[in-house]
Amino acid sequence: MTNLNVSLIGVPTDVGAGTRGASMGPEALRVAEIHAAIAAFGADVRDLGNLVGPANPNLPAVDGFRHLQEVAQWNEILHEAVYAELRAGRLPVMMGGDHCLAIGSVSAVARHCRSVGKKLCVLWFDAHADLNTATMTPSGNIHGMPVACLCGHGPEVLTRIGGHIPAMLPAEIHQIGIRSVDEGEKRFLCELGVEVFDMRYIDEVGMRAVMEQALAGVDENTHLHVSLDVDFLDPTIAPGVGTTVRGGPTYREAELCMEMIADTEQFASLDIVELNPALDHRNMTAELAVDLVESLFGKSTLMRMHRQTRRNR
Ligand code: 4U7
Ligand code: MN
Ligand code: MN
Ligand code: MN
Repeated sequence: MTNLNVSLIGVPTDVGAGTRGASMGPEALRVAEIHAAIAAFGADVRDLGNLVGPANPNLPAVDGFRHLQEVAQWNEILHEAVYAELRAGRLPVMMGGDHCLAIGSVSAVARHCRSVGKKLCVLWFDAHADLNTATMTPSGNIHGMPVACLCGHGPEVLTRIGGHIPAMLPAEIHQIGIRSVDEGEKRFLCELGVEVFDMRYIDEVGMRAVMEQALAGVDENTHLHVSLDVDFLDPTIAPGVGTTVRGGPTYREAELCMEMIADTEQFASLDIVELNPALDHRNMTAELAVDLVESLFGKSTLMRMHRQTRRNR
């Protein structure tokens, strides 16, 4: 990938999560050499450092939300930072941080798409649907609500970020790897018509078919945003997360997802979220995330070209 300009944005928040520690995620990704991994593909990579937002007051939920004002402030700050990078023609990589940060990042990506006339396609890799609302949430943790907020269902301080309600349409998101969905979320997913490739479906048809379906309709005019919640991965390979759920994709299944996204050449922004170094073993989850980032930026492309050349001989 030449002429590629990448901006690393540290988003050390854990105000949206139930377990503290995701605020250390950006540094763990730097230790795992995320900068060099991307620069190896010839990209101009800039690490913008960490954004500064409110500290975690560690308070109980109020009216169905924990830390609503803090989450809103983090996302206002992030939205502006992401939008500025996109306008400058750069590919933003959000180093999270808990998944509430997708409210700020995806709203900025959606705003950018509206302003340049691109189609938005969000690929949401997660064990969870993150579609809770204040009345449905079992925890009050806002990292379980970003998809609802982005689709216009949530408190105004979160839904209005970026100035367009809803920021995104349910048809613009595709969820992959889902295996822990709360009762209210199940009904809401159906009601909104969100495309969900859950683990059972992945088992039945295989990851290749799933990704072909998720990427259907992606063309040269599409902005592909990847929101990678590391709890998407099986906890045996990715223990460094607060909300592990057994039965996730293997290393190769996850790599294949990223490789197929790279093949579309439309990948244009990324969240890496929920990495919790306090729960990790020897930074293995951060290193795994960086392996996936390498595939997303096209690590397998040369070998794919080699295979095709041999086949056509
Ligand atoms: B993550 C949960 F109840 N659904 O709302 C909730 F199971 O960003 C978990 O996907 C949310 O990690 C997980 O608290 C949020 C729970
Ligand atoms: Mn799509
Ligand atoms: Mn999750
Ligand atoms: Mn999530």
